[in-house]
Amino acid sequence: MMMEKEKSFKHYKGPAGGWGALAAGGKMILKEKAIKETTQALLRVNQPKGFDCPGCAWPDPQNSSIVEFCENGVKAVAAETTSKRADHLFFAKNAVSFLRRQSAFWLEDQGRLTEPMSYNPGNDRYEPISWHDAFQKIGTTLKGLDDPNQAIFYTSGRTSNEAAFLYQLFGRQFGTNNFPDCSNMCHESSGVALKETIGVGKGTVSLEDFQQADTILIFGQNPGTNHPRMLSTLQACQERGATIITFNPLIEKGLQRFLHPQQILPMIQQKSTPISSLYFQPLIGGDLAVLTGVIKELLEAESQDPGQVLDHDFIRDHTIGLEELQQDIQNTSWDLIVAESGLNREQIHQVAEIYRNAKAVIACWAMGVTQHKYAVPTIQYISNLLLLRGNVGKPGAGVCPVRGHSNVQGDRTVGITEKPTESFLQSLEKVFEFKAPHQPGYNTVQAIQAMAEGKAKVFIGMGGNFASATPDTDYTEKALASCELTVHISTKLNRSHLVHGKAALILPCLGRTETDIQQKRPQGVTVEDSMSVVHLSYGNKKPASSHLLSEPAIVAGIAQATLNSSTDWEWLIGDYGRIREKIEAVLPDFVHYNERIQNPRGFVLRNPARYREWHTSSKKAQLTSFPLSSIALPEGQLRLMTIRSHDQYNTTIYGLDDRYRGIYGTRKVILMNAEDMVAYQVTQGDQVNLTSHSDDGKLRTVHTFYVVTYQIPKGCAAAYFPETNGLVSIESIADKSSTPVSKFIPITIQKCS
Ligand SMILES: Nc1nc2c(c(=O)[nH]1)N[C@H]1C(S)=C(S)[C@@H](COP(=O)(O)OP(=O)(O)OC[C@H]3O[C@@H](n4cnc5c(=O)[nH]c(N)nc54)[C@H](O)[C@@H]3O)O[C@H]1N2
Ligand SMILES: Nc1nc2c(c(=O)[nH]1)N[C@H]1C(S)=C(S)[C@@H](COP(=O)(O)OP(=O)(O)OC[C@H]3O[C@@H](n4cnc5c(=O)[nH]c(N)nc54)[C@H](O)[C@@H]3O)O[C@H]1N2
Ligand SMILES: [Mo]
Repeated sequence: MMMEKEKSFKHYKGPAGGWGALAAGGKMILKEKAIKETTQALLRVNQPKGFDCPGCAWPDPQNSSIVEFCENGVKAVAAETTSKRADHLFFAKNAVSFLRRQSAFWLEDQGRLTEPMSYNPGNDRYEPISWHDAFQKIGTTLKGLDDPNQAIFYTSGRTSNEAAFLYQLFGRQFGTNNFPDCSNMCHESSGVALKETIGVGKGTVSLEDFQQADTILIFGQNPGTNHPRMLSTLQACQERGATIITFNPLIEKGLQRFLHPQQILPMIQQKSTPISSLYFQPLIGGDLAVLTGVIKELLEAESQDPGQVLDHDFIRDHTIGLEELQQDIQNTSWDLIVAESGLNREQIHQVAEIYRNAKAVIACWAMGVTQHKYAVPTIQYISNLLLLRGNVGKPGAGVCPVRGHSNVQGDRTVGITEKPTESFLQSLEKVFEFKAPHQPGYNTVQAIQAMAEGKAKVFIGMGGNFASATPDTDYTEKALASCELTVHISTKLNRSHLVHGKAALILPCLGRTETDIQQKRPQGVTVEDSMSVVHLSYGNKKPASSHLLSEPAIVAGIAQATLNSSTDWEWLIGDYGRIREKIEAVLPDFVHYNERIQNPRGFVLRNPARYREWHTSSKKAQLTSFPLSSIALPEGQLRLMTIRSHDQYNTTIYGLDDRYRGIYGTRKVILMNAEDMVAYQVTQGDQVNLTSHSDDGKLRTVHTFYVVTYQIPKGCAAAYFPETNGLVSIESIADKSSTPVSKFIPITIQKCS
């Protein structure tokens, strides 16, 4: 067990990055006891012929030969190149019931998985199994199902295009569209919203656009921790005089000041750059009201100064829906806007003035926007705001949903979705000569419900940690445990392996940093970043164990044991270029795929909206209206958002500190406003239980969280994910996108006696 570290809560005074970032990266490399492996690996991260950082999806700068990585990229690489191993001896020693009682930090700290393991209920232990037998077990169980829709194929976003494409091909040949993925919990709301408004569910900007924007709006994002390389981009914008406006209920260090840890002179001189020009703290869930307010200001200014505020030519030629939007905004009172946003009229006016005078505007956002009940309309209002002044499809302007996992966008592009389009299915059927299922499959929340209700019996996870990443932890864990078979294709031990089905397999795979040899030749895989750049990634490290298989090889093994298909799986995985040829045959956007990835920095998938081609039902960009309503909670309840600390990668916990927020030695904290603490009669360091109040009437409680005073609006609070996932009702989902509402959990707190 980990020794309890001293807990402390103090104010962090420095900038983001700086010497603290270097020190933290170094500490993590030491903890993983793999100094040589990690440092060698780091020299090849995000480099041509190197591997794509398994951290976030922020793009790599083009034309750069500098080694570009960040503190949290170092942590992600060190976690994978660790010298620690969770091998068969480890599993022989530790019963699953014992492992289940250990923390996520402890499980992660056991190191890399080394060989296929199968659960033996007789002694409650995972035991070695050969790859052949593991594949047979999966094949036999899948073939024994009454209906292919009883199987669920989950994907997390680290999986390469090649592996993801084979995985969806296998699932669809087997007969189901049950492809829930981490995107369902992540940027699904962005995809749904943007498809309706601009016709593509992806960002429209490139890194070059950041060099040309004069105003950048950032909603609900903490790049200092989650996309640290974005800070270098923002730093450059700031230095050439762009205005950066941040909307975040919390004051996040990385959005205030930044010191680039790879710039030697500024490091020596301790010269940091401010990031945000203006920092506004709306209420949690207040962004739709903020956007409604800014648009109302613009429309009012336009009526006073006709023809001077909106881009009428663009609106006339490229959009529909202005009248409804105007009507809608007119009917919304300033009192409601101010009360719901948490900002005052003057602040909203200030934003509108800057926006109306800006020539090229980019809007960025992440989970602070997408994981809300009204996430889709909020994103559509971001899109409205931009469209009203023609800020989509011109240099320096556009939408920038900042993706999470390093290939979450690519996985979707190559077919990981529970709702494939007809044209994709038809193309797949033609190229592979089979009949694919056409009815939609389960998304993440529906998959959990299907398992809980006994409608789904086999769960296969291509990466990720389904049990911990999803909402309603007790319900979800029971759902997984009720399966006939659970299979996890993973690099590290996690909770999902321990809340297993009646039969269970852990299949260990190669990570992004490792050499992948097929038919004696090293293979590269491809990934797509947040700005639609597709590029090659070559691992260069010796695999953590000689028993590991690549993700594509594992899919092929399962497919061969399950299907009687005409697809030659063995041939496909013999050279990943062949898989890419098939992707190209199915998806014409990948034309000359193998050729174009030879370009050291890859190629960009064309985004029609960037060229003002609108693939919407009306063939125009859609201005949408959504009447603002009150989301105020009953007196005494707080809005809880569940966020990431600086020492975690989603459910992977690297350490117990959150440096920029001044929290050390524990993750069980709730950040509260000082006035709410007085009302609740608690002081910093007190321990409290948190109880959520959801529409299903069920009370859910998590225990013993330390109260920490924080700069957060009254009525709002924050705690870490995944410790608080048990508070989110399975039924609490965003309208239209079904994303679990992880950023707006109504809670009360009770002081522990
Ligand atoms: N090191 C590291 N990097 C990561 C990850 C990681 O866990 N660790 N995860 C990856 C993944 S999968 C993802 S999706 C991204 C996540 O990247 P982020 O979206 O930055 O992650 P969160 O920690 O969820 O942060 C949400 C931010 O939104 C703010 N926020 C919460 N509610 C609201 C709201 O209602 N309005 C506004 N305006 N702001 C709000 C919070 O204060 C916080 O700053 O990062 C990716 N990169
Ligand atoms: N309350 C709350 N819940 C949330 C969120 C939130 O903000 N709040 N955020 C949501 C978001 S944005 C996301 S994306 C999801 C994340 O959900 P997931 O993607 O399911 O979770 P991760 O924690 O990223 O998965 C970690 C596991 O992936 C495996 N892994 C790592 N690298 C590889 C690899 O290369 N190959 C394979 N096969 N396996 C690998 C390791 O075994 C590791 O334990 O969580 C969501 N859940
Ligand atoms: Mo994510």
